[in-house]
Amino acid sequence: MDLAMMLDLYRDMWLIRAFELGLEREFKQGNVPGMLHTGLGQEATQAALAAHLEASDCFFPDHRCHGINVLAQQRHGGDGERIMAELFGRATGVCSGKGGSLHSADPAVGNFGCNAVEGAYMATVLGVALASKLREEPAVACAIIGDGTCGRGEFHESLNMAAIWDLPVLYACLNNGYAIMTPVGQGHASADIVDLARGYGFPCEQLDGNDIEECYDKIENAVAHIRAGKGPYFLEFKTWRWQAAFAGEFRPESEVKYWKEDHDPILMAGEKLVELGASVEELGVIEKEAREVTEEWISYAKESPMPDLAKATANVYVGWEVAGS
Ligand SMILES: Cc1ncc(C[n+]2csc(CCOP(=O)(O)OP(=O)(O)O)c2C)c(N)n1
Ligand SMILES: [Mg+2]
Repeated sequence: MDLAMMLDLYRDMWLIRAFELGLEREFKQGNVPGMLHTGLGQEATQAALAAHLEASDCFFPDHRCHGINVLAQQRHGGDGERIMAELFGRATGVCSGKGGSLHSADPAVGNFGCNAVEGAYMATVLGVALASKLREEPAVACAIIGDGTCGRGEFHESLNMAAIWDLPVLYACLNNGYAIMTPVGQGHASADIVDLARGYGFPCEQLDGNDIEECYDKIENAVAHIRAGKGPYFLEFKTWRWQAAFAGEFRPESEVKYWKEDHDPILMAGEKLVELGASVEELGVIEKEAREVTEEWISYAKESPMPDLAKATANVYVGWEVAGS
């Protein structure tokens, strides 16, 4: 990978990290309603996926995908700040503040929406993929799933149907080692999710989800396969989430240290960039700019109006009105 492309991906990863750090701070201060699942530590996978998905493709983000939602906006003519506003529940958000983190969508940029029911979109993605196939469009339908979600029935139904109908689906499994606090090897017959997928007969690969170059190259190859009409593809990204669980940090100190210090996707990319000829100062500017943009977006969100109560049920329930509005 050349220096310019690597720098672009580094910039994208920093935008995700700064966004999530800023959001986490605001959440702790009580400014962000609802639940918060951050994608901290998983930036490489999200940046690499965003780099290969067009607005005419579709993706179903998992619950840690604020980052890919922001990048999809930026790449396809939308506004990243509207993702922040959505998370703050403001009228200027991509779903007018009604979607928040777990229910927001923006099909105009390919974002077909997160779902609070883990894995529900493993079924929905088949419909979108079938539509593309019938229309003979070279579009990719991508489902982003956590390891825990792979224990759901829809996981197997989806892979089976995608296989027998040769559907253009990219399955992107972010195996971060745990579902809440359950280690992947305790919740599944194999700690390598790719083993569960292999029986369906289409290409399946496991990769280092924190190595941006590997993520970029493997996704490029998978997407080319799908666009060529060769059917589904499964990628398992081995990664790790910074966010612990409700009870706090439960993972061994050595494990936390390994993933945060020795195998952090941004630090790893930074080292490669220096080898390719980038300066440490240049990398510092990228981080600074990402943090500044994040603060601008947070201010925008905070200054945006709350949704109008009279419109509370518009686009939510057909034909319902708020009593007294
Ligand atoms: C069908 C369903 N069951 C349970 C939950 C509650 N829940 C939310 S996140 C989560 C763990 C998901 O684990 P994983 O897919 O590995 O994602 P991670 O949080 O590790 O990124 C669970 C069980 C849910 N949202 N939907
Ligand atoms: Mg997990």
